Amino acid sequence: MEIRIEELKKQSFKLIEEAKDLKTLENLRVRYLGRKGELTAVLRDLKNLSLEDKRKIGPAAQKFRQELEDFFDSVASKLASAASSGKTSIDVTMPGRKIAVGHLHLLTMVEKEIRDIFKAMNFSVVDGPEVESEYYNFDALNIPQNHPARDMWDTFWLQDNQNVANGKWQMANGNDKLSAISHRLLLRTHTSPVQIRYMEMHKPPFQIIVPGKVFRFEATDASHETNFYQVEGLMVGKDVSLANLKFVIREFFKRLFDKKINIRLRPSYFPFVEPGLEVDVQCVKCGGKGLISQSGTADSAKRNLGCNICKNSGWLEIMGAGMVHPRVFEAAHYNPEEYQGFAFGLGLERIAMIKYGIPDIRLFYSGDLRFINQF
Ligand code: FA5
Repeated sequence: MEIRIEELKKQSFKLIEEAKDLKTLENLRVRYLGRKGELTAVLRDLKNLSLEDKRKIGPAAQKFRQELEDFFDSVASKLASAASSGKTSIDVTMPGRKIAVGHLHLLTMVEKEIRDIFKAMNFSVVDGPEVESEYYNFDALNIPQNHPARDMWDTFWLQDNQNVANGKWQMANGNDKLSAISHRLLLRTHTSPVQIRYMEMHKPPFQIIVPGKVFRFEATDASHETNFYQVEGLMVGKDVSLANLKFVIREFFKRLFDKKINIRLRPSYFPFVEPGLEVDVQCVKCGGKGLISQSGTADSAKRNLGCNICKNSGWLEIMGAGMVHPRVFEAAHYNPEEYQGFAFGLGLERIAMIKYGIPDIRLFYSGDLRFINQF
């Protein structure tokens, strides 16, 4: 028995010393001190010894057990601190951990696609501020104060923003007409103010698009958000006509959907265009019927439900458009007798919903990876 203990001592201390990681150490602990461990077996066998041997070997065996436990603890703490300071050896042959790679948001991808289509049609891409002055968002677009058309755009106003005429958003050409007009600040309700900003700085002919964020103080539902994206279009020259507008819009949809998609133009009103048009696309969910068939009752009978995307109309409103109003040209110091042009403003989310069959606009901003990772 004494010899067995001596051998165990030599062997166990050597192996513990050589352990390179905590896992190996734990295996050794089980091997010697576990329920079926080698030292545990020796201690169990003590009861079979004579009283005299028990008195002699018993305390020595218990002492060894204590030393072994202490040694395990000290090596374990050394290995743990080495691991946390990165000193453990690395097994370079282990397969690497897969790094999750992100990707662009669907709206960013659709916006890029729209940019590319218009760039291929020789349009330039320009930018404008999201915090806008009342002048650019409304007045210069032929929407004077107290005009009922302002109700078309429920507005987020910024507080304490009177007298910013000399501020950051001063008219690009430094025009002193500013002091006479209102310069309260707001979050732009559409991308149309960039029409004026661009015309103040550039001479026709030109054609631009303006992708950007817009804000409206309105209730959200399956097709309305308070914070969404628009893409404005503006083409000005000496002989730009409504026929050009129709061509560009049809060509845009043809390229975007890569197939024929039913659209309709109907007369509408926007104070900054004359005539004004609304461009609608056939609803993707109900296919233009305004109703959705649903099976699922006990007898499998079908019942028709109203379509919540197009609100039963069969059409989705995605774009306002028209010929630039002469007053807008005047605000930009163009001669309306000399120039004419068309403008349009489309809703980016609505386009993405139609293209990818997305039933609810709120999904884009839900942050739900199950939705985002599908694209
Ligand atoms: C405008 O904002 C005009 N500035 C568009 C325009 C530009 C007309 C140039 C004429 C000339 P409207 O409010 O209809 O128009 O918005 C344009 C598009 O934005 C709509 O067709 C729709 O696709 C999208 N849109 C409007 N409100 C929301 C909303 N709350 N949530 C998501 N998309 C919206």
